[in-house]
Amino acid sequence: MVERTLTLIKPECVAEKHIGDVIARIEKGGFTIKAMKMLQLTKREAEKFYEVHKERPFYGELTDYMSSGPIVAMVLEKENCIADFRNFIGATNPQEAAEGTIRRDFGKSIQFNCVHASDSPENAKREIYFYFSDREIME
Ligand code: FUP
Repeated sequence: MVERTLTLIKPECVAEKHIGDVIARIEKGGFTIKAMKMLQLTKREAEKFYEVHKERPFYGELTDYMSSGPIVAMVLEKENCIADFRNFIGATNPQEAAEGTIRRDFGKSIQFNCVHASDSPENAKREIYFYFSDREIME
């Protein structure tokens, strides 16, 4: 089934000028970019986006970090996109991510892991509409 997922290029990856590298990997990996924008989250917006992690000990740090600088948000499309993209970027901790994955090559630590990816169809939908309106997503 053709699916869509939401990905974010996180602040450290933008600051290190890896936007182009990450986008090239995504396109060469067979994912089609259907929407894209650069923005900076407020702390409140980051808290809302990550509210599923509200009770986790890293919630404060994570939302400080995600609102600390510009990010790039994208909607990607492909067959089985949600699971395939998570495999494609590698494990949450870049040190455990497989060779050749985006997180392995551009991530620095579990927090500075360079990209976000939706983890289920329900979350993909919620996350896509957190950043984009229908008008901003290509057919
Ligand atoms: P993932 O779905 O791979 O992004 O990973 P998780 O849902 O487990 O974690 C959500 C975000 O919290 C990740 F981007 C990394 C961050 N995180 C921390 O900052 N510290 C931790 O100990 C675990 C996760």
